[in-house]
Amino acid sequence: MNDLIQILSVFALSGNAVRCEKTGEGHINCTYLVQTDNGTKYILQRINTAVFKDPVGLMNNIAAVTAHIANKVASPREALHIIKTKDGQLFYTAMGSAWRVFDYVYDSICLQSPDTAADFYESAVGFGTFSQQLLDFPADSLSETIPNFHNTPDRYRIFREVLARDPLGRAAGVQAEIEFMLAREEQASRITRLLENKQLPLRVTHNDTKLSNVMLDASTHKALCVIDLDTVMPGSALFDYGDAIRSSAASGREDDRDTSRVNLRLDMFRAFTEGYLRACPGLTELEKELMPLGAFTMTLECGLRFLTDYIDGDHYFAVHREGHNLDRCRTQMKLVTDMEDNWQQMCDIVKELCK
Ligand code: GN1
Ligand code: MG
Repeated sequence: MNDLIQILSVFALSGNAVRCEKTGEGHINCTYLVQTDNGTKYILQRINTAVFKDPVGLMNNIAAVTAHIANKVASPREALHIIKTKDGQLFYTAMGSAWRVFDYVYDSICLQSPDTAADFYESAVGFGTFSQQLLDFPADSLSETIPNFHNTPDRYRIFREVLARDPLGRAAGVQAEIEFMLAREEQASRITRLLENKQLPLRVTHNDTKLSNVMLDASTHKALCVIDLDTVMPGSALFDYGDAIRSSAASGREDDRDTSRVNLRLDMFRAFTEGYLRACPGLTELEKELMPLGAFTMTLECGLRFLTDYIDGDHYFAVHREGHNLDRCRTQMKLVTDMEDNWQQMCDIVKELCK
């Protein structure tokens, strides 16, 4: 606590920090809610520099993107705002980590799972608006904060590398999971190929579009802004759309041990698709047509990443119990299977909403 207060004293806050409490549920960074002696609130975050190896590039990305958005919105609550250090830096290095501060978005909430289709529709509006606001931002000027983040063929390359090393001898116990992933490699690599040959446009993408990364107004539940901009990079709109379906259109938890509880909710699929299409009318015909493939690809890729980390000895995702990454992998497999079983319905919903 005292160390954190010390770190906070470096930033240009209104008042002096007096309280700092852990908040949020991310697997990667640590987030704290800060209060100063005049009652102002802020968000302090420790950037995980093992994952984000270039905090300078990362913070420059966030500064450029949030400034671009701030120029387009009516209220400051609709754009995230970085609080610089007293000497004008975007972050501060201490205790072996990079630290940054954001304005707190007052009277806002973020949801962990969609209680209603209306809330999920609004979160789609949040992410769709983000894409739309950044259509005229030069995507290729951004740093790749995690190179090849949603390059699915490259995720397969890493998977094979880890499988060959099999440092803890875990591969033998997960043969069914390994086969599941390998059987779908070609289909899961299509979006990356289409980006590479420019059939899909390169856009500014958020790349981590879980529901809890959209701030909603606490009373109206209307979308305000999106947060967690560390993975903002050049990419495909299908990454953003697909990862939202993966993370929030499913029943059950991402780490549910009982995968019978994990199913694709077609009502939620419809709600998100509708909101995203409304808020981001600039999508191409091919992007719209491939929305179900976006959902499939992001889900399979995430499952592959969990399985890779499990076999590798759980170095990347924070784990809280034995086999945690394997449980997560299995929920993603169940969801992929469910998408395969409901493929025609997914395509029909997209077609209907595009009319
Ligand atoms: C990680 O830390 P968090 O929960 O925002 C991961 C995402 C995964 C997600 C799965 C930088 O996100 O890609 O989809 O876990 N973020 C990074 O829960 O790897
Ligand atoms: Mg994240």
